[in-house]
Amino acid sequence: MSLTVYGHPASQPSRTVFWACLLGGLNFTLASTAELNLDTGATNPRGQVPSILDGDYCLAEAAAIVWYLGEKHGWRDMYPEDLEEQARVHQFINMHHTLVRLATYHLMAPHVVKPLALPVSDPNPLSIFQSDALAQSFATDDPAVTGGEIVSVISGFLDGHYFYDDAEFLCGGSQATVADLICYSEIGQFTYANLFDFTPYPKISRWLKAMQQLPFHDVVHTYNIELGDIRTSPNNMARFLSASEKCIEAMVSTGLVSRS
Ligand SMILES: N[C@@H](CCC(=O)N[C@@H](CS)C(=O)NCC(=O)O)C(=O)O
Repeated sequence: MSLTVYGHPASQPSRTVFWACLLGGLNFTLASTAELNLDTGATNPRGQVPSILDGDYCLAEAAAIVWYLGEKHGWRDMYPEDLEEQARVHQFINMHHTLVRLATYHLMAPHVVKPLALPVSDPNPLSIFQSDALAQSFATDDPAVTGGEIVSVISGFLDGHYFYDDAEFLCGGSQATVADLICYSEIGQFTYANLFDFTPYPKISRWLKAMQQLPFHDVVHTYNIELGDIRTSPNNMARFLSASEKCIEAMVSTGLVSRS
């Protein structure tokens, strides 16, 4: 049965799905363009990426997709078997959408998307939370400062409460789970973008290094590595498209990904 992933290298939850599939050795077709065309066709009526088409089965939401693929293909690593550890992964995922996700809306998006000065289009009526957050962050005079304050709050919370028993990975894990992949897609991007210094957060700093050692890290984050410092050197469309395209090429070069 063929798997198609609708996603984009610039999309944090898409990167989670890409990374999980590569770690799981799963072949997939990437339905994406290097442009900002996030058309999900019939796979996600909410009009967001990521979504998947597995045979004729559609599914959206990164965490649900990774769980589904993991159960289907027997990925034991990404969802711990221990009940309490697994429940903490779910706790992270539920918390993520209204807290860690704000890191992108308030710090990354105003530096990536706002400088592109895209033509104004009608906001997706099913993305109310995202639209409200972006309206707020795009309106601030210095999003590096205001967004940075939000990322400080999130980092303090994660550093203080998510490395149970001083474990290397989130939720007490001795190896990376879906919680780590989801969290890294939001937090890891700031190092490359020169938008946040994690030095005051020793557990996050250690975790970032551990995550960077995982297989396919550089492939999936080619977009971030190529985009580079968008604080001192503002983003532009040519740079955005080039970084996106290079990331897709890197994924294709693994032999596991083909383009639609
Ligand atoms: N909760 C979703 C979030 C998906 C999401 O935020 N997707 C963004 C791209 S990163 C999107 O498609 N935005 C376009 C829109 O909402 O219209 C998940 O975890 O998969």
